[in-house]
Amino acid sequence: MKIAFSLFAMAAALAIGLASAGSAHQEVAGNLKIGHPWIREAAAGAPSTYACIIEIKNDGDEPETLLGATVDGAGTGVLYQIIEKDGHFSSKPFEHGLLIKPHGSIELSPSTYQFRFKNISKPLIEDSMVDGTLVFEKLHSVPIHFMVEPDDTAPKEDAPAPSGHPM
Ligand SMILES: [Cu+2]
Repeated sequence: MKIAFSLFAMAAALAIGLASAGSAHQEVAGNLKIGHPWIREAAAGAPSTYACIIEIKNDGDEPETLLGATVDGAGTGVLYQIIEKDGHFSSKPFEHGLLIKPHGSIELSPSTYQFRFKNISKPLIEDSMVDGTLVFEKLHSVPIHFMVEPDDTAPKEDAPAPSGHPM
């Protein structure tokens, strides 16, 4: 059993390796098609990084809600919404999750929604695949793979307003 399992794991790893060479991967969970989840490369101990997903498509007749994400070596990600107002960007936790309507889809791009990770204990190396999960309201925790990518498309946010001591 053990040997069979490792062979299967190896074949799966190979398939993922081939799929990730220059093309987006897709993962399927229930009625959801999850297109190219990725996470920004980061060194171990880096203060933060973020993960996004090109698209999640809901082929089912029931709504689903994306609530959270985890990445091996980066812990639990918190979903943030990026807000643009008069050309200035800020962000806030998006606690209720992202609704995916029946036969609808959502996109998480660095300028709209990000899963933010603050406990990076292992290096996230460009072009590698890391294990993780997406957490949904109905499907609960779904194992997926994130591709590690460089990215500099996240909007620069204004520094938080200083508290106290106006000068
Ligand atoms: Cu991919």
